[in-house]
Amino acid sequence: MIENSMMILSNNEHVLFNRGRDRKKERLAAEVKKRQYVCKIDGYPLCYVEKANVSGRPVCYGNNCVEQDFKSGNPFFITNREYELVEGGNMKGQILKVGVVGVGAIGRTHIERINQKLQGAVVTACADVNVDFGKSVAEKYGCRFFTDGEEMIASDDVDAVIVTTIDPYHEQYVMAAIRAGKYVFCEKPLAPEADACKRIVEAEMKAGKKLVQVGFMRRYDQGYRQLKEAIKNRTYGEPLLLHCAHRNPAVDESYTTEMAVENSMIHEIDVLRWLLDEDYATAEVVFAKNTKRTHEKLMDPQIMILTTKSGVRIDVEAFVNTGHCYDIKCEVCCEDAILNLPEPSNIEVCAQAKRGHAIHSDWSTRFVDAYNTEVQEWIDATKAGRVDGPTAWDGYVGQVTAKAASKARDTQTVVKIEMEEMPEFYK
Ligand code: ISE
Repeated sequence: MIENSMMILSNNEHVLFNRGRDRKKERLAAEVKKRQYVCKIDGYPLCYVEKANVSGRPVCYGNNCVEQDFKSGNPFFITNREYELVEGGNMKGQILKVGVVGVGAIGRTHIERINQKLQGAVVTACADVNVDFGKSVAEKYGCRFFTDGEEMIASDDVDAVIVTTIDPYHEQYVMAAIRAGKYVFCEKPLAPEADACKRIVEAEMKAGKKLVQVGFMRRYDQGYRQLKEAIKNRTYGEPLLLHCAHRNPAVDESYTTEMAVENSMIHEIDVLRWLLDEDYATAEVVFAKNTKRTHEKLMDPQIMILTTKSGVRIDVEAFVNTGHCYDIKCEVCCEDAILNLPEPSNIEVCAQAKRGHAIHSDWSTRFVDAYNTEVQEWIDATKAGRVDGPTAWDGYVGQVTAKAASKARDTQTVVKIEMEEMPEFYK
């Protein structure tokens, strides 16, 4: 069946790349052991198949692999559409090979969205300090495991990098990606300290090319994008005042007072600056009466007050132990209208003498579409050789602002937000 390095199979044929009983399957397994293939449907590359680095087994990476059974040692894919397998291992420009450093919850979610939902990329490698766990993740998703994240970043197995380690290690791996000249997507925050963000900005400028994107996913939420459009066009006049809320159902005992700004409201710090397209001038944080659901190290709720350079006034309530919901609000008072962030919709249910609709109880589901759009746009921009999303500079500004707000909270004063002008490089 394999002729001139191309194989066409018809609809509904199942291909098993290993230990198949019938001859065709075995022949294909043997071929795959020697070569790499791109699997195309309608000429569009959807996944690729190659001999796995570690196990030596043929592995199918990528989208449209309806099933991948790595555990049993039988990697295969099933498609009910006509496809072709085109020989040729160099995926550059076709499918982006992504390496993920840090495979905790968000890291694994990104692996799944890239391999199962999005187009144009596959996760080919991962690294984690927890070796046993990291290996099990690599086995599950059929990618190569590295104990050393920097080695993974430098390796030919990856074209681009996602950093989802714990925050203090972001700088190390983002810097390694810059050294390797590879595009890197780093979950928020870029680094916990503003100085570390500044070092990243300087290294990127020295390297002479924008490579870094920060994972501020709210910029990809359809609701915020609609608000941005209305504000940018001044459809309803100048924005004057914003009332926002960031409510979580609960946090654990490791969540402390400063995290309300630096872990939660950091999202508002970024997205509102992007919405209004201007920097902040001052920050202040005041407390409300403490909830009974909090603990000794957390003052909850809190209100952060920001003013922008042109004088727009913003208040953001962070209430992270509401006990009942994940609720994100953003009301923009403009000269001619009041604009409100829409919620993702859910069916209205009328039952037991009540009418209503469910709301989200967790950020990962509330913003799932935003995450998918964010990572897809990162893949597309990376393949086109661009950074379209929040830059290292945005990451730096976010941390400078968060630190000013933290100082304002600790001193109970209004703190001026000071930083240098945005370098030409980022304009
Ligand atoms: C969490 O770390 C996030 O980033 C979520 O988006 C946010 O809503 C939550 O408050 C944070 O703890």
